[in-house]
Amino acid sequence: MSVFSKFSRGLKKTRENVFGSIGKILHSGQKMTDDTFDEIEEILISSDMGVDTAMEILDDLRDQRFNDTDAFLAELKTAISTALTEGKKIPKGNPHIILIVGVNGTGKTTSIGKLTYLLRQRGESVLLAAADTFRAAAIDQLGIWAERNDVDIIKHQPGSDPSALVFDALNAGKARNIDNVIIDTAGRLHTKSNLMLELEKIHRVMTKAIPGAPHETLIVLDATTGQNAINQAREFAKSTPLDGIILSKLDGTAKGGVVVAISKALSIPVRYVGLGEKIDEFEVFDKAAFVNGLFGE
Ligand SMILES: Nc1nc2c(ncn2[C@@H]2O[C@H](COP(=O)(O)OP(=O)(O)O)[C@@H](O)[C@H]2O)c(=O)[nH]1
Ligand SMILES: [Mg+2]
Repeated sequence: MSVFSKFSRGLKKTRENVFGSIGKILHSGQKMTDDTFDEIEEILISSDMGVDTAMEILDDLRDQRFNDTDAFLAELKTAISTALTEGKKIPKGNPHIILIVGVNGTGKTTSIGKLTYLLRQRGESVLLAAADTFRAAAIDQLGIWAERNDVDIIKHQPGSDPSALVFDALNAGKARNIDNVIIDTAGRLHTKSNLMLELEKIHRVMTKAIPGAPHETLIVLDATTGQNAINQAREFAKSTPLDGIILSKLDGTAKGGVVVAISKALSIPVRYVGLGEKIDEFEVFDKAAFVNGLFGE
C-alpha cells in the first residue's frame, strides 16, 4: 500500500467527520462569500488545529481574491501544509541512538515496534533497549516486538536501574556494529521529579558510552488526547531536549487537525505517525500525504 493510501486510511475519521464538510460547502465554480469563510473557520477550529492557527490561516486567505472556490481550496491546503513545522535532517550517529519518551499508554512500546519494522524494511539493523524496567510486563511487551522483527533486545531484571541498562545497550550496539539502538523508557508522570531525574541520569550515562548520544529524542503523543498532549510535551521538554514527535493513534480520532496545533505549539516537527494498530500502520510524517488524507482527492 502506498504512503498516500496509508495516510488516507488512517485519517478516515477526520476526513469523514470534519474536513469532508468543507467540500460540501464549496461548490465548484462559485465565488467565495464572507459566510463561506466563516463556516470554514468553524470547521478548522472543530478539527482541533487550534483557534489561533485556524483564524490566522483564514485571515490570510480572506485578504486574497479568489475567482472561485477551487482556487481557494488549493490555497487552503497550501496554508495548512505551511503551518506544519519543518523537520531538519538529523545527522545519523554510528550507532544511531534514538531515545523514546512519553507518558504511559501513549503508544511508546508499540511505536518502537513499528519503527523497528520501518528501519528493517530500509535494510538497517536495530537493537532494542528495555529501559522501562519499572514493570515486568513492559519488558515482555518489548520482547514480543523484538521477536516479531527478528532483532535483539537488551533487558535486565524488573526494578533494576534503567541507566545501567542504557549503558549496556549502547555498548552492545557499538560492539555488534548495529545501525540503530532504540530505547524504551518508563513514563510515570505521577512521580514527575523521579522521572526527570531518571531521564537526566540516562542522558549522562549515554554521553559516557557514546559521545553525542542520544542523536534523536522523540516524544510519543497520543493524538486522541488533544490539548493534553501539548502539556505532556512541555513537561518532558523541561528534562530532555526533544527533536521530534511520534504522533500515535491518528486513526482513532476525528480531530486530526491536532497535528498542526501540536507541531506549532511546540515548534518541533512531527516525525512519525501511527495510523493503526498493525506493524506497518506507521509512517514517516509526510505533509503532502497528510493534507491529501484530510481532504481526499
Ligand atoms: N489504533 C491505534 N492504536 C495504537 C497506536 N499506537 C499504539 N496503540 C495502542 O495503544 C495502546 C498503548 O500502547 P503502548 O505501546 O503499550 O503504550 P506505552 O505505555 O506508551 O508503551 C496499545 O493498546 C496499542 O495497541 C496507533 O497508532 N493506532
Ligand atoms: Mg510501554
